[in-house]
Amino acid sequence: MKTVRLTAAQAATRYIAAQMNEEDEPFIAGMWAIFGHGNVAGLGEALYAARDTLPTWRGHNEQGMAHAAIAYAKQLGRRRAMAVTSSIGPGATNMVTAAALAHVNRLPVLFMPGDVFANRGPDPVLQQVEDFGDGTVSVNDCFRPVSRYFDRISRPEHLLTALPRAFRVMTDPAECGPVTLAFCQDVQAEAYDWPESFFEERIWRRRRPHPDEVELAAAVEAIRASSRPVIVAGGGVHYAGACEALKAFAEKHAIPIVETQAGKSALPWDHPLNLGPVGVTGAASANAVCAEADLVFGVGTRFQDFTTGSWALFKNPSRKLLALNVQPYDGYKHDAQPLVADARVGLDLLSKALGGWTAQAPDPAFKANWFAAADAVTQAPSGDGNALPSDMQVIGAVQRAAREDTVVMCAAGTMPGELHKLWKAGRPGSYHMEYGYSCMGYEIAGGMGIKMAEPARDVIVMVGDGSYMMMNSELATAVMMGIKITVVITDNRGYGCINRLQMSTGGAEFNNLLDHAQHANPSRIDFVGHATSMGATARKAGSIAELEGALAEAREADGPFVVVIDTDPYPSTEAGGHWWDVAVPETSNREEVRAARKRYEAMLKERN
Ligand SMILES: Cc1ncc(C[n+]2csc(CCOP(=O)(O)OP(=O)(O)O)c2C)c(N)n1
Ligand SMILES: [Mg+2]
Repeated sequence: MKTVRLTAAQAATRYIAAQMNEEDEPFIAGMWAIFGHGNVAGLGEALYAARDTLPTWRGHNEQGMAHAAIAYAKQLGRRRAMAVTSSIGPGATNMVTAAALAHVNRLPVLFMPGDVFANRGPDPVLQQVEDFGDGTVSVNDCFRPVSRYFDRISRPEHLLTALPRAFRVMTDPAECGPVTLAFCQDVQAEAYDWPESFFEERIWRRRRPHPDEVELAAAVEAIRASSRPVIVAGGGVHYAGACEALKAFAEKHAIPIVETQAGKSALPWDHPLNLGPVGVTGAASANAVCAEADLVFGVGTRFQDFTTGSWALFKNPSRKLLALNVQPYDGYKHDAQPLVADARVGLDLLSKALGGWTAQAPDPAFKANWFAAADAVTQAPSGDGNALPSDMQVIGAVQRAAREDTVVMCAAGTMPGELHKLWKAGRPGSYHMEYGYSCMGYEIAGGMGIKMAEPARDVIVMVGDGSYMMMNSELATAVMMGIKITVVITDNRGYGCINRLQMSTGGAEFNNLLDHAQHANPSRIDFVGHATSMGATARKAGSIAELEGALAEAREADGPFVVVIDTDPYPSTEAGGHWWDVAVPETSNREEVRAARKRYEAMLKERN
């Protein structure tokens, strides 16, 4: 056997660079790195040598770098991914939240945190957590529950099995998610005689599993037996590249479609069979169709509580649940009838078997009424110029500025719900919402990852003041790397959406808006000054008209462009939507809480 002598870190970078996707692109586009003693000498040396085949990028926060990596993979429909390396200790644990985000959203990312010395010579090394009763524990064990594959590389040759497993998991449609290879820092630097064949180029083909014949026949039967089916389109439709197949299926069989946060943009917003967003943040049109449906047909959805209205949305007492999913775990959720398969293959085969069968098409008035309601709240304000604009009016302005190739993105706060309801998404991929983990701080770093994935598209990041404050440092990375994104900060001076949730559950306004939090001095953050200090171009918009002007200016800018607008923290879109299960206290000395509890108990009875 021909061998080559390399350190474990050199071998890892060489192997990673040789792994290709079906489109013949490197599956891992590059590695984000913040170095420390746990990776600078080992992986750092290897990455420098490999810089022409595996680029290294430096961020400002390990979590932020990982958010960029995850957004990149999401935007490319999991066809490519990025790696992220950190030192041991704090750098590593900074990535744990991002790992959870990738895990919930089923997105591939390769984490390579440094780890303590495998030989234990210097124990405890700087930043080592000491477990008094277990010599095998390090902080990287925190990654176990948030990784789809976890391994600790405590001998060089572990890579021979760990790396292929890592790529298998990241490229497997059913198991896809984050992978953690905790890399002991002494091992990174250790040499080994590697078989040369280990570094041969390899193509990771995406499997498209066909359904089991019996399950397929049963699914056909269930659809034929229904008269008012509805399709719930989830993120899996995008990841399977099944948007066209879904459209063809819906058109041929006259079945309405509703979209989850991850599924949105599967069909263009104005397609007659796209009844709009579903669930808690859904449209009245979509939710009305779901309430009546006798068959709820989920395609590539996890049936998260926002989608199902905490399982109180599908009200027809005789309704059935059918779940087409590549992952059996999702296929069986809530007692669904499973159809385990790739979404595209599954839809094509179902369609063939259904022949000319069609459902009862929905009343077109549903959809027309919804968009009339949505347009009313997003139009530019007229008259009294003193009132603060609403977030919905901000959405209207951004929508008017958006083009065919614009991607609007967000993750947490008021905007995800409002965008789900109100944004008119065009082609697939024009709407990028991280609403699996809804992680504050995903936005700016994520926007950068989207732009790296699709440099030709305009990326508009919608971010609240709260999320901006939680994590904004990758704005400086975007400036440094010349990655042009537009960031719209809606400054309502606090956690507006949680304040409203607190009020709706009977609570006093407390600890959410800055003015309601413990303070000696009122907090007035200068976001324009802050963004400017990091090198971005920043503007304050005093009105919706000024926002439109700033967005036009943003288009001509060469680098990151930030627009700040003060908005009213109280309004949200009344139309549409559905109840969401947030437990209200059973006893309270607040009358408002006791009233909210009564409403809550009544709604619990709606669950089915
Ligand atoms: C990391 C993280 N911490 C806490 C939360 C809970 N949370 C969801 S939205 C929100 C407030 C968001 O405030 P802001 O970004 O200003 O948006 P707004 O609702 O005011 O528009 C909080 C605290 C979260 N989703 N993520
Ligand atoms: Mg806010």
